[in-house]
Amino acid sequence: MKDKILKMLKLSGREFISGEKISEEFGVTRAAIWKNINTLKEEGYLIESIPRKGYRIISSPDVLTLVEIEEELNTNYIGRNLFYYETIESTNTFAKKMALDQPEGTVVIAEEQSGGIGRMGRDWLSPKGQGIWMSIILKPEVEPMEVSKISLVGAAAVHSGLNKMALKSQIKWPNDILINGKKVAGILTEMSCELNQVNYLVIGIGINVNLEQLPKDLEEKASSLKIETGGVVDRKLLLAHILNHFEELYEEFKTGTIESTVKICKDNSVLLNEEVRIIKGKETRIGKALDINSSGELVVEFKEGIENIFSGEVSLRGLKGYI
Ligand code: BT5
Repeated sequence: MKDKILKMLKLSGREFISGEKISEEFGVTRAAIWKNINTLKEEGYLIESIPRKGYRIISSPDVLTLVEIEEELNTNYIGRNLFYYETIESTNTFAKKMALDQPEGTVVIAEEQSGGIGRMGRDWLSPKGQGIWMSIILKPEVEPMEVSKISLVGAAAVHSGLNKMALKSQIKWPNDILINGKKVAGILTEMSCELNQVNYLVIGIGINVNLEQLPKDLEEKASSLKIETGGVVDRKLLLAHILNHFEELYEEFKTGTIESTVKICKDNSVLLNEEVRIIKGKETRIGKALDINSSGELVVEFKEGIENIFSGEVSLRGLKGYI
């Protein structure tokens, strides 16, 4: 009921809506409306109420709920079923638990993660209300081998979402987004599969939006949109843009090609034509990144010859600083 009332108030914009109209629309008592309005106020909505005129919203809190992003969301299914939490351990872990029971495109989002995870069991810092920490549940009918391409789809969607907000970023294949050479977002794709069938996959996206400072051990290589641009970035709008781009690029992925994704990743790559260090387990090799091929693999020239690197379990470092 609370969300329905909120939606009605949002739709009416600056106009007042009378308690009578709300009670007729939803068949609830005035007392029930008053109770819901109070709950909304506790959640941070500033609502003006004037006797005989009714209610109107003056301002909304900075929260990443569906009602708050719906106006800008153009998707058919990505983000339409959205679970929002103040604090959870990890949106990826949570999404994996519910993946079999929820439709494709379900998004789990949290204002704060108490145990956010990065690739290969690393930690992911996710302070309250300052970032976008989310996971998208997907159920593509593809072979498990194809799944690593999804990280690129995610990276291209984040890049395009930032671009729509006039924020210029670069992509460090396969899963990092950088601004001014520092990491502002990372992607972690996890899946459950059989031999030749994917049950589900979960793509986790973490974006440092309005963090004012990063811990000492990260500040050399990581940053936030706010630090790099000097201003607060609208998280709701950015989230909606990213989900919109994600659906478009994911639809293409489902047709068997990732042409648009690869183009975005290539045009905005920090690695191409650079010397890179490729780390796989204990093995490190140095080569020159030449290209990203149509399957999303990094084409690298080693002393021994040219090889296509599959994103799977590799880490990559440039020879100059972090990138
Ligand atoms: C990643 O791992 O870049 C994937 C991050 C995915 C995070 C999202 S948030 C929503 C969803 N739920 C989760 O629990 N996770 C996903 P990787 O490339 O392994 O980078 C991890 C490394 O980056 C760490 O070892 C730190 O050095 C550094 N790091 C940790 N937190 C960071 C942050 N907030 N920003 C930038 N770097 C960070």
